[in-house]
Amino acid sequence: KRDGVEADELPQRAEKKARVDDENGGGGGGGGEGGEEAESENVLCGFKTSNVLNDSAREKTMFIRGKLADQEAVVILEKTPIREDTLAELFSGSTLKLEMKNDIYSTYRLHCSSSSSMIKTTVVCPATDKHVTKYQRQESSLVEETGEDYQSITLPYIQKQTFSVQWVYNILEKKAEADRIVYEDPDPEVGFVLLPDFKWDQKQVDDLYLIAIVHQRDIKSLRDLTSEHLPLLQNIFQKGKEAILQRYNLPASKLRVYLHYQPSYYHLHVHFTKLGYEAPGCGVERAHLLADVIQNLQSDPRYYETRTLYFPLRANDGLLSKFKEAGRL
Ligand code: GTA
Repeated sequence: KRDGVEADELPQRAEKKARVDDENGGGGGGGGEGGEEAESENVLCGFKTSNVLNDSAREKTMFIRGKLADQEAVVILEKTPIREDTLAELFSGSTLKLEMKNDIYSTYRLHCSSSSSMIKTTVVCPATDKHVTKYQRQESSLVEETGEDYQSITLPYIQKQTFSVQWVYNILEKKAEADRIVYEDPDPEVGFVLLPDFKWDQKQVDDLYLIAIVHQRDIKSLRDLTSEHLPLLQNIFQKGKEAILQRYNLPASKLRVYLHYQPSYYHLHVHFTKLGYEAPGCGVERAHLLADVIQNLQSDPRYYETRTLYFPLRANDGLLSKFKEAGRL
């Protein structure tokens, strides 16, 4: 039991042991519309590795570029946390190999059964050059973007260069992930869909990660928000927190609720992660707490239209080149 939630109470859990999360059309609009999850077929048996884009021993992740049936693909492997409800199986159903023993201290290699050593696997196929760039290890630089910079540099760039949001429309239209929806407010103005982020395997609440995707389709990011959007933002904040309390027994005081600037996908969405879990992108240089966003808009209706915003860009990001060309870096 963790944070008051029985592991057994978590939805759609352990039975899908080797699940592959498919990005469904995230590939620059080239992918299909539907969202079938591959459940048992090993779609990766023919995967040919080209190179490792990034890896982290601490986070136990590896981002690999390769070919899947002659199509460019990115595969993300991530070792999953050890779950309390697997401990009995772990201790009784494993083999132990002694590595060293010294007084009261000893270390072993524990070879466990497949269900305990699951690797969460994400496949992006067909992957665009932009996906490869996104997942490649790169130095970042902090960019200072005024309201005018947004209009003259960022907006023209994102109008041409962003990732497809087909996967978002699939969710809103129930063509994909419909069975994963935790809560929906169908109102076209203030409504949204709340569902698990595909980075969360939903096996434990320690790394809880959900996203709220708004039904309105013309709000690209934080920059587009004005006081007109306050009812929408307040609705997401309130109902999102209530739905998470009801489903996962996690109170609002244990949540980090924020927006990314810049996001990868320019359709407004809000991240709900568990406080204490260092989700990728939750640092101060990228995450804007929804509570702050609401207050800022209450005190200045045009806050996000006019303020200078700061964010990191990777060395190989085309937007960084645009800022350099404009002499803004
Ligand atoms: N439910 O199809 C989807 C889907 N897609 C395509 C993206 N998301 C999806 N969720 C569902 N179904 O949190 C999620 C993303 C992200 C959010 C978009 O939507 O997981 P954003 O627009 O602000 O984009 O949010 P962001 O944060 O840059 O995207 P992302 O992918 O999270 O990348 C941030 C960093 O996280 C990456 O640079 C990488 O270092 C790391 N990362 C990405 N994916 C994984 C992964 N699968 N495992 C581990 N680390 C990862």
